Amino acid sequence: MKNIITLFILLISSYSHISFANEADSTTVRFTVENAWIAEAPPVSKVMVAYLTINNQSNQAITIVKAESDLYSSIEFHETVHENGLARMVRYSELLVPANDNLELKRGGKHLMLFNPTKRLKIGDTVTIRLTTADDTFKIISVPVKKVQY
Ligand SMILES: [Cu+2]
Repeated sequence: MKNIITLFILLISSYSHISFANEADSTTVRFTVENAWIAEAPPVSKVMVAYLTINNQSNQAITIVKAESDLYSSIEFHETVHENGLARMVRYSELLVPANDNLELKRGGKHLMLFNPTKRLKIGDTVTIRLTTADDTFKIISVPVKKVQY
């Protein structure tokens, strides 16, 4: 009986929160990520922004359909567009990375919009983000918080 209770507690604790830290990328993942960083934001900020370059090393386009982190309530795919001298953000449901090509998320363009940080994130902190593709592979990346260089 004692063993059963212990097992039960172990099961509960392993499902009680999402944590990607000990998870490995799925083996069939067809892309790599470089130059990933999160722009430091003021402590009161409810949103932060991440930039990265996704390299598709395969002969087929890759669609990123989801980005998640246990340090944010949600992550959206955005692009800053300029129209009539005004900047606004467009939201996408997915990101397309062409075959044998890169998708660059960079300042003034496409980015990950990170909502409601669950703790104060300072320069040097690292955020784990999980990217999931339409064919259900995923990659887990470590993204450092950095100071914005103007
Ligand atoms: Cu945005």
